[in-house]
Amino acid sequence: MSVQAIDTLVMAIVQDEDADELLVGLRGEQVGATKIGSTGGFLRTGNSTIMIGIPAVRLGLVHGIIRQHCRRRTQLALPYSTALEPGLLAIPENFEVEVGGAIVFTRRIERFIQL
Ligand code: 2BA
Repeated sequence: MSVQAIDTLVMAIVQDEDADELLVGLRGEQVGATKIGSTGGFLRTGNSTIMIGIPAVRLGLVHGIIRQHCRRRTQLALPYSTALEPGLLAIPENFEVEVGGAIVFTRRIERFIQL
């Protein structure tokens, strides 16, 4: 782990297929990360949220690693079930959407401590 203070949190929402390779890539550069299982609000399918704490100077490196490991893919969107979600309009046909490479949120953090 870097000796510089961790002052930045990157949260990257990635496809499950890319998550493990991304973790390997981050570990290869001694970047600490945590994978959290998540669900997309639109497709309602599983994706992975990777939490990454870094010193701000490593932001460019982390973006590069994310770019390297996260691909854009076409995914089939299934119509919502009105039985499961009363009040929602059903979408009559399956249709395709492009997903990824990654949705990345970055914010400064006040404090990082390990107790
Ligand atoms: P989902 O919400 O399941 O969205 C999957 C893909 O569906 C999106 O890919 C986008 O291409 C498409 N999509 C989303 N909302 C749409 C809409 N209203 N109409 C038409 N197509 C729509 P990405 O943009 O690559 O997003 C991948 C995942 O990242 C999302 O999965 C969601 O979990 C997360 N995400 C995207 N934008 C976000 C945001 N502003 N805040 C929080 N999470 C976000």
